[in-house]
Amino acid sequence: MEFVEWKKILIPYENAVEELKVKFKSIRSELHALGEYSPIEFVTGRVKKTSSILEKAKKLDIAVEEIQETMEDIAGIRIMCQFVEDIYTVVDYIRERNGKDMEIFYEKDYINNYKDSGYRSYHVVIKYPIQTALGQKTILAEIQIRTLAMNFWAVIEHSLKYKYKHQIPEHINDRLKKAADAAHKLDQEMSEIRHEIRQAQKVFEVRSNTVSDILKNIQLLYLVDKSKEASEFQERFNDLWDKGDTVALKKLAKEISRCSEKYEVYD
Ligand code: 0O2
Ligand code: 0O2
Repeated sequence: MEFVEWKKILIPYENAVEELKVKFKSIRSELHALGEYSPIEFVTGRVKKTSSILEKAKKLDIAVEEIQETMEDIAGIRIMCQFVEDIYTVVDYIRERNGKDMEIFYEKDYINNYKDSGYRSYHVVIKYPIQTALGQKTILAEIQIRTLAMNFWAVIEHSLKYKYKHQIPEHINDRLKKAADAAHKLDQEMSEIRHEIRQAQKVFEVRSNTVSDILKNIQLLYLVDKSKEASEFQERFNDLWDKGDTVALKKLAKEISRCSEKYEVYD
């Protein structure tokens, strides 16, 4: 085997991993600065060790001179999300950047098509241009996007595979598959909780906007000397408020709004 200067070859890969980590971490910090929810929980990245590169090349029968064009995960970025839905938001971010600072080579959905092992993640392989001292070079990089639960499982399974040199005893394999199903269930439960919380937040928002509208219009009626109408509405509002009847509150809001229009009350 001819001598290959891996240390030199891997420099652009190391730079690419650093750049990509900064880019995805900054999406998170930007959203947080705006007070918004971030679909990205945390980001890691690594350049594959030379020994792992050579082992994989041997396993897949890749000639040394073809490694860089064919091995897609020499540069690897991993993005962890809280919820499965967030994974697709992150994939959309990447798709939006297609043709700008990166080019999507292909995508693999191991969430809907999970592996026999139980592995679940969304993979996007990109072509990424990197500036080197000798000019521009385009490298391949693999972005793995997964939930915290998927990551928990994959990290442990990976370390067991390593320990058993890929010969995991059958009974452990079975238990790992069961653990993958449990992680999947956990993700589903979490998604449902998220959905319900969102619904509850929406109902709360509608209710509080309705209440604000009613109170604003009552105040305006007082201002234009329609205190009789205003106090009637106030009484009806107090009653519905005590009962917690949102539907009736919405009706009342419409009625007050029509009344305000009649008296040409505008804020
Ligand atoms: P192998 O031989 O296939 O297991 P350090 O800071 O020095 O402790 P570093 O550079 O942060 O270590 O590496 P890290 O992040 O601990 O990566 C070591 C292993 O974590 C990798 O093994 C991967 O299993 C995993 N890993 C972490 N981030 C990523 C990523 O973004 N993509 C992929 N594919 N794996 C990741 P190796 O390096 O593949 O070696
Ligand atoms: P490392 O050590 O993480 O770098 P295939 O031919 O389908 O087996 P291929 O074509 O190399 O695999 O790519 P694939 O399937 O998209 O997987 C690439 C990476 O996804 C792997 O890199 C792992 O990081 C991760 N992965 C895929 N399947 C599993 C799995 O069953 N368990 C775990 N824990 N991770 C998985 P490497 O080079 O295999 O490993």
